[in-house]
Amino acid sequence: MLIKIPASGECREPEVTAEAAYLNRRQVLRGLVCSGAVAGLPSFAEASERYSGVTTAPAPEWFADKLTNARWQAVAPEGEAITPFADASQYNNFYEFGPNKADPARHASALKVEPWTVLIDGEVDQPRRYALEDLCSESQLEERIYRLRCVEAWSMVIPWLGVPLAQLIRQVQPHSSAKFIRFETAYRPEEMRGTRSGFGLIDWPYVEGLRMDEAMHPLTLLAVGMYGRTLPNQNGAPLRLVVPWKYGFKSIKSIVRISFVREQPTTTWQSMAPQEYGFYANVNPKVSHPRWSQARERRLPGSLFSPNLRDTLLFNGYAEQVAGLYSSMDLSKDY
Ligand SMILES: Nc1nc2c(c(=O)[nH]1)N[C@H]1C(S)=C(S)[C@@H](COP(=O)(O)O)O[C@H]1N2
Ligand SMILES: [Mo]
Repeated sequence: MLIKIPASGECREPEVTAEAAYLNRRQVLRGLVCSGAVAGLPSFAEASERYSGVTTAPAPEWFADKLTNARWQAVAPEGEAITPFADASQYNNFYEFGPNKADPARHASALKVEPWTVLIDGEVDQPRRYALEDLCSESQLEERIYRLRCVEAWSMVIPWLGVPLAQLIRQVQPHSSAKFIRFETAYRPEEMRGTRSGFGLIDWPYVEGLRMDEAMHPLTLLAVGMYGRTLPNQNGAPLRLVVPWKYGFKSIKSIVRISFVREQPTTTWQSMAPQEYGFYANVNPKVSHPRWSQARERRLPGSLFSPNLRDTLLFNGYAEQVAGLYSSMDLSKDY
C-alpha cells in the first residue's frame, strides 16, 4: 500500500513526536502505544478527540454517518507535523473570493454548499447530475495526511478526508475514449465576490485537469473534509480535488462538473500564463518558475524571524509512488 500506516504494535518515535506538535500528546501516545493488542488504526472516538478543537459548520447527515466508519490514518508522513487548523483555514488561495490570502476565510461563507450537485458528462454512457451524497454513497471515507505545496513556494501538511478519485471513476464507468478529466469550479458571481470585479485576469469558471492515469492513481483524492470535519468553504467545500505531488493550483475547489474528455483540457493557470504554469505542474525543485526558484519552500506557519524554510522534494516527496507516470517525459519541458 502507498500510504504509510504502521502495522499493529509498531511504534516509531520520530513520527509520534512530529504528530504530537499538533495533537494532544497523551492521545497520540495512547493511540500509538506499543502493544500487540492495539490495532494500528485509530478508532472514530480517537479521531474525534484528535480534532476536538476544530469547529466547522454542522455536517450533513450523510457525512456524519460516513464519519463513524472512516478509515483514519494513524500518523503523519515521517518527520512532518500537521499544520494547525487555524493556518490551513485562514491562509488560502481561492480567487473566486479575492486575491489575498485572508479573503477566502472572510468571504467564502457566502457560498451555498447545500444542496450540492456535480454534473458528470463527456465520454460516459449516461451523463447525469449527481447529488454529492450519491456520488460518495459507495465509498468509505479515508483520511490522507498529505503535504500541500503551492507554486508560490509555501507549504502545509493537511489531514484530508475523502474518497479516492479512482473509485468514483470506476463507479461512473467512462469510455476508453476518455483520456483526460476536466474539472470545473462553481461560478456564482452573487456568492463569489472575487469573480465580480477586481481580479479580472481569470476567465471563470476555474478549470483544472488530469490525465487519466494521474486521475486513477491511488494518491489522488476527492476531498469532502479535513481535520475530521467537513471542508470549510474557503478550502473548497463541499468537494475538492487533492493531488499531493502537484502544485496546489491543480487541487481545484468547490467542483460542480467532472467531464471525461478525449483531449487535454485547457486549464485556468496554464491558459493565463503558459510560460509560467504548465498542465502537469508536478512539484520539482529543479525546474524553476521563471520568476523564482522552486528549490526551497516556506512551511507554514512561519514568521518573519523564523520563515521555516526547507528543501522542496521531487514530486513533493511522493516520487516513489508517482515517478513512473512520467518516465517517458522531459520534466523540464512538460512542467
Ligand atoms: N476554484 C479554485 N480552486 C483553487 C484555487 C482557486 O483560486 N480557485 N487556488 C488553488 C491554489 S493556487 C492552491 S495553492 C490551493 C490552496 O488550497 P487551500 O486554500 O485549501 O490551502 O487551492 C487551489 N484550488
Ligand atoms: Mo497555489
